[in-house]
Amino acid sequence: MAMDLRDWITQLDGAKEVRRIGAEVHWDCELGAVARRVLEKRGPALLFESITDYKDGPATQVFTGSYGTRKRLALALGLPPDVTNTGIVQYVMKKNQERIKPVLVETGPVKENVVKGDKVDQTIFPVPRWGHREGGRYIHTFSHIVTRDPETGVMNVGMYRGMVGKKDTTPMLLIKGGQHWGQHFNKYAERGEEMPVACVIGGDPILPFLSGSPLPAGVCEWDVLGAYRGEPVQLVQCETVDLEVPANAEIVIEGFISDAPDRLEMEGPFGEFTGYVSDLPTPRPSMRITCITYRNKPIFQGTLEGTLPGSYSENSVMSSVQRAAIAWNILKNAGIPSITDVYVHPITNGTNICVQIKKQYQGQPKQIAAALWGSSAAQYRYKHVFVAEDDIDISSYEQLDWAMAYRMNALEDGIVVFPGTFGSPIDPSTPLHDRNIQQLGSGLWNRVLFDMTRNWRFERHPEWDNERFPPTVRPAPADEATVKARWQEYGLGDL
Ligand SMILES: Cc1cc2nc3c(=O)[nH]c(=O)nc-3n(C[C@H](O)[C@H](O)[C@H](O)COP(=O)(O)O)c2cc1C
Ligand SMILES: [Mn+2]
Repeated sequence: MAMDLRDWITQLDGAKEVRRIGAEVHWDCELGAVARRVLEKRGPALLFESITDYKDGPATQVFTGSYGTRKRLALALGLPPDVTNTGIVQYVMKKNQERIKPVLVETGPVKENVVKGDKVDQTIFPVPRWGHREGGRYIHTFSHIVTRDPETGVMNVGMYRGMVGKKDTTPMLLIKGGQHWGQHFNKYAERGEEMPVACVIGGDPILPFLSGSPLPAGVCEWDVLGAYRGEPVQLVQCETVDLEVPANAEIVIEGFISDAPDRLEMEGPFGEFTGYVSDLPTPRPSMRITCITYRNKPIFQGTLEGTLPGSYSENSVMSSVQRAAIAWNILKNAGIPSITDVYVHPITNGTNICVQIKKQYQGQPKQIAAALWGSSAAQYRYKHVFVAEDDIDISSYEQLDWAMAYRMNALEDGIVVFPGTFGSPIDPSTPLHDRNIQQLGSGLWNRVLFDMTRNWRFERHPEWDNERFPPTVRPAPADEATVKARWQEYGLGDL
């Protein structure tokens, strides 16, 4: 069933998962600080209804934080709130591979207001400056950026950041190598053309989950959103660019982006997903806005980026599921047997990943690491791969730590370092000279496998029940059964 942002807020209301804030809040840092504190408390989604300088005017509200917990992500996907990791990850693996094509409709609510030419002014929206160290007001933190491959005609929808420049310009972080709009950009550049862009703000609640994660190149995210919904997404034609956008979006900003020297504009710093503020102000390709369309009383949607211990960003909650699902599909397509779970803890955004296996052969953990590191989805993720056996709950740091303490031996296949592979240019643990993307094309990462499975080079011993590792201190099952049966008798029934 189709859903827009307003339906999602109604649904969250019903589940007591959204709070409306009527007190006046300033867009300059105060709103971001409120959002941070609510993330720290694992609190609800927030709808700010009274924002300084925006109490009247066409746009008065800011919505954020609806993916702050995995429970709300499950709600958005139509899954039970207590769905297991395997349950949600396998659902996403399946849906990511299905397609239903969108349909083009005549018009929709997003066309209620159409502003072109000199009248264009993106500061009519209450765009926050999310953090005090940020270089400006980030209008695109949770926006869906639509571009079209000029060769195949296929659209891509990705989440990429953009900062308010002038009233009609937006410098954006456009990474030309890995990101799909970057690949499109290179093709337009070869033709000497600027790239048409449409930035969609607010819409189907499942859309951020798809635009913010790497589906394979050439796959149109509209087709995948249709599959998640079980019906075609309704799109409308843009006014000034040859692109199509959801009819039920809150706001669409259309224009053209170029990296011609006279089009570069300063962008940054920005609070990155790593939890660090990175990037000095840098000249970036800028989008010139040709048209803005929006619903009556549009709700501006954005997100506070950056995960810290104790507060997980929306990005990291989404990534904890998508990056695990994408990894599991990679391992499956590589033909690796008996993977039983893949888990990403939100704190690492997928920089670390845990794979659970029923071990089939000694070299299997290395095969897993090699398959992940060889995939393009590893650009920003999978720096550290942990592999454990299926008696270890990989979502439990305690259990992983036990396996690491007593199953892993660094020089007996336990730790493998794969130095200097392609990787993230925004990881502050990488020296700056290894993050020079002008010179190197991407960041360089020293990737590490932690093999926490029991070593098959060890001999089996008859006195160890013919296993390679000694038995644990657990009582015999028969003794455990006796104790359970006599528990009350011991006077221990209250424990
Ligand atoms: C909240 C959020 C912000 C993001 N910001 C950026 C960004 O500024 N630049 C970027 O290249 N990727 C960013 N990403 C990651 C991309 O959205 C992700 O890599 C996605 O796969 C891009 O779509 P694509 O695979 O179609 O290129 C962000 C993701 C999220 C969830
Ligand atoms: Mn894509």
